[in-house]
Amino acid sequence: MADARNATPDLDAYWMPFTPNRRFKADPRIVERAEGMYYFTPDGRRILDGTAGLWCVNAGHCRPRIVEAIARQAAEMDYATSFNLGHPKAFEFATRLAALTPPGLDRVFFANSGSEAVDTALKIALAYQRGRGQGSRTRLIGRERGYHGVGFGGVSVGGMVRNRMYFGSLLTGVDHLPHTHDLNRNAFSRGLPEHGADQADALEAIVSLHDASNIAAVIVEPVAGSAGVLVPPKGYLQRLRAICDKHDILLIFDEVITGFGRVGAAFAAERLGVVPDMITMAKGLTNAAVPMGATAVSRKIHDSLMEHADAPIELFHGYTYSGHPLACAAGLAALDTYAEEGLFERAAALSPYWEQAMHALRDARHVIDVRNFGLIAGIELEPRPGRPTERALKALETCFDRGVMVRTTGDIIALSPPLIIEEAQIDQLAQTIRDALARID
Ligand code: PXG
Repeated sequence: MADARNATPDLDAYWMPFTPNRRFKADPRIVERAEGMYYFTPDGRRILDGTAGLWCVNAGHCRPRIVEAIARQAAEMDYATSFNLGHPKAFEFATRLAALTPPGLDRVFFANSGSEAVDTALKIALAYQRGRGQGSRTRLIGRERGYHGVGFGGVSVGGMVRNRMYFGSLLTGVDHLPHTHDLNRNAFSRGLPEHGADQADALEAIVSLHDASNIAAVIVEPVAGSAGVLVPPKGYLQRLRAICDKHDILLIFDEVITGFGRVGAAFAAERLGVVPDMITMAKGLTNAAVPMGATAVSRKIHDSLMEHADAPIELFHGYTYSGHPLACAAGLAALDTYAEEGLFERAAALSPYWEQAMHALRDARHVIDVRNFGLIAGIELEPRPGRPTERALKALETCFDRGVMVRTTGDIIALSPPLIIEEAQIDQLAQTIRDALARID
């Protein structure tokens, strides 16, 4: 059998994203095949995928229906522009998505990633406010520890320090709500934590400072993922919605990770009973088989822009690959797979078992918090003194060596398995993490 090192390609040219390149290239982890719940390394080792790729392969890897749909579409029509030209699958996919989103959010703009879906939503918010004669409403409000991708718009409203600090002044006119993470009061919460709904009131303070007439939109992740699984306190999102309504401010939910069954429903908006004015999505939108993002927009916003447009093109925005045929084919097949296998319902039904297994890690070494919602969990570790992130990274590497893929952010292990995971695989995931933590300093 080929030695894994021999099978490793030259690593120098590829500048890897969000990766400690020097550390990685000194000790690379390579996968070359995937199927269902597993990745396979070049030397044939099987790795259980505890992260659904990167929160995106919700139906598991290389699902035949999706693979076939992409192959068929590539042969039939590889590409057509969406600028002033249509192809059937883009319309069909938008219609299918509109049926999944909360009532009223039934107009869909296609992009190629979550970052682009976010920039699209922010731009639509600004264009909408201007179109309806509220052009002074330009301020955008995000949240500390928010992640909305890496475009300048998403980074500006995002609240992860390192994603912002190297990149200049970003967008101006942005404010941030406080994050809702509260280890003192909410550690080891199961599902929605009890404390912190009042953090939403910070929006009132921002309104008092700037006046509502200058504020366009608020954007938050219903469950913050990248910053380490921050589950919204009970009542928090309802309160945010109420304050936005009171001041006529748009509310955008970034559901790039919470969409498509991750929280046991099509969207967190549905699961949590709070309807925003726009939803951004990506990842599970195509089961990650072809890159795609989308922004679902309320009829109110859409129709207002149609009505008030001062040029034949109502929105001067779009991408070469908006509504790409391969992505639409993959997306339609992904929706079919989710529906046929009842995966959103499966995630809901599995989540009590998931919760139990994750919270059993409470007494594992180094663990200072466990939190969960749907098929998501965050396991927060005590950082090594003076060396943050190191312990979690070591845990990731140790788990990988023992056949399990986890993801880390800061000193938090973030888990989000494909929704097809079996109970025995949940047990394996938990046991491997427990063993890894026991072994590392
Ligand atoms: N919004 C949210 C809420 C996301 O989680 C994006 C936007 C951007 O999507 P694109 O497709 O542009 O990457 C994301 C992406 C992690 C991790 O480690 C998560 C993401 C990206 C990179 C790392 O949790 N989510």
